[in-house]
Amino acid sequence: MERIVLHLDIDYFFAQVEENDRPEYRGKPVVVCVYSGRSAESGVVSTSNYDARKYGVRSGIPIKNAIEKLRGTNAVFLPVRHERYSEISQGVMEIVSAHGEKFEYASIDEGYLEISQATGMDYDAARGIGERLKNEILAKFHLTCSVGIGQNKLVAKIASEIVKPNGLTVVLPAETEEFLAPMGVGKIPGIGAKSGQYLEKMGIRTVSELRRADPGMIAEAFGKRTGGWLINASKGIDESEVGAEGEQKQISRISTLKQDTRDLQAIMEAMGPLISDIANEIRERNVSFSIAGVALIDENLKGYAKSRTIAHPTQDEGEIRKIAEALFADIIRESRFQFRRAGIKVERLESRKGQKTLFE
Ligand code: TTP
Ligand code: MG
Ligand code: MG
Repeated sequence: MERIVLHLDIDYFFAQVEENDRPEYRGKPVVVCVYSGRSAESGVVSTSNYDARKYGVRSGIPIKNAIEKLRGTNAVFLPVRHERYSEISQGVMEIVSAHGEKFEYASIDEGYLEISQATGMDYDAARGIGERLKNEILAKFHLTCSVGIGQNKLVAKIASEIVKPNGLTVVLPAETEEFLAPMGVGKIPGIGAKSGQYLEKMGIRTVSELRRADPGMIAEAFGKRTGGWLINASKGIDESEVGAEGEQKQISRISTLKQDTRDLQAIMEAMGPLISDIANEIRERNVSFSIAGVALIDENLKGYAKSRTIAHPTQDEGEIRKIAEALFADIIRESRFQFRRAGIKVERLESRKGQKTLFE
């Protein structure tokens, strides 16, 4: 089945938001930081604007190094403001999702949009949608972003990264193999540093080398499934559907308590293994969640449920525990009965394939 898929990624997202909210920062190196709190300068860089990137400041480096690199400049260092970025992310993704049939929220600043029907499979029409999206996002949120369009999610994502910032890249099906051939294998989303090194040891650096590699050898090194996926990716083949990763939209576990109780600690103790179990599944499926919730059933079999949305999607088991404890406490306070069953769930799952953030 032929498809057209668009991928959009906002340029230097957190830093661009900061520039918009404080125009006096524009033209200066802007460094958005996750301060660990241990000392005034400890922590890592979340992202930086392009003025700062010229000095080698990028996501993931220690704040101390960034200060060093930017010494003598008029750089600004700011703490992350997740709620603000989340709010803007939602607004942007609403615009994106309105332009196609299927939408997948892939990370705080990225989304996939299937536009096969919206374009009638015409790539000029697809380019038009890309331009309209960019214009609308610029007009409404003063943000530039980079858009890639191709025959599937894989090609669209790579295309959106190739011209940044403010890019729009359309890769026609007939050009796909040629487009990918010279790239380093690391450009394929999902091939991390480790697999990259592994491939390099096998003498495979570029996508075209991967394409020509012996499939049996790749399968031996990576397993049949991953190996097959790798070889397909090198040919620009990717069957994954837009939105499909989130198909199972929640992970939940519930169990009967040893005895009816209103004791928060007893309930939390019983939830320990369930929370670990959920966290394992989260890691296995490589998804993050942005809603965590609890359910209680009382001695009269009446059910209670509460959930909370968090600003930034996470995989953090501690976050589930913290939210669960607060929500159980709320429900206990609001009811006068003993509880018989208790459960935990996480929702709004999103794929983390090829995504690495500091918030893991
Ligand atoms: P990215 O889209 O990877 O980066 P970016 O938007 O800052 O820059 P680019 O122009 O290259 O797209 O990530 C989106 C946001 O996620 C980013 O603004 C900050 C956050 N982030 C981290 O906090 N840590 C990280 O290591 C990365 C990569 C991103
Ligand atoms: Mg981005
Ligand atoms: Mg991104």
